[in-house]
Amino acid sequence: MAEPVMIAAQPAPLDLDLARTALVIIDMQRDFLLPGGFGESLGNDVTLLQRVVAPLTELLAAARAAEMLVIHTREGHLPDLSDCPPAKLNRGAPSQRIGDPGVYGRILIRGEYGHDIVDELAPAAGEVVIDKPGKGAFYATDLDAVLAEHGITQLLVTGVTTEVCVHTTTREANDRGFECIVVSDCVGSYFPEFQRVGLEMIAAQGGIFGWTAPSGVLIAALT
Ligand code: TIU
Repeated sequence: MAEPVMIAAQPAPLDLDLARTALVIIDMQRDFLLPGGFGESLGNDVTLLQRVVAPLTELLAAARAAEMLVIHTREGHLPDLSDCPPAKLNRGAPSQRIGDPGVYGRILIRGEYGHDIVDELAPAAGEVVIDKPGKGAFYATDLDAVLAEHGITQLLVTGVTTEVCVHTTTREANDRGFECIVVSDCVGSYFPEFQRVGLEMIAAQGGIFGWTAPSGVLIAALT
């Protein structure tokens, strides 16, 4: 078994046990990243998320080369919307809500083109894909069981958006006892201020939710 590698992270260095670490890629879906999807229907500038794709593609390649467990998540709902609470469904502009027709199919509905992951980060055969109805990746999914089955104790958390699904998932993971490194250039927000503060909130108070580190540090550790 390889020795843990020390990662230069905020708020402090962290020993990473690569054999017990998973790369978690949250909701890098067309509906959030491309014009015409759910993200834009909420009034957001989706181009702000696209800068995540290039560094995350490199980190994913390094994780695959290191044979690290890779987990992709997708936020979305069943075609009959039975798993979407009215409180979520009724949010946003009428005619641009979850389940309504969008440029890439019905917005945030499983099986639709827009619901799937962008081409650059498409899951490889054997990688885990978690479909989730909520913002957090643990709620109403088998993620906890998948991580336990693989003996995972540490997570590299990436994806979109920083203050919504990345934060919710990191907080849930932290409460479940996982050590999370949120990869600072591999998470993205529609709001530059939320990106900055969202990352600061992870590492504040001695790492109240986890650690942050840029992808370069992690890629170096993986290769
Ligand atoms: N709106 C927003 O910032 N995010 C979401 O609705 N979902 C995720 O973050 N994936």
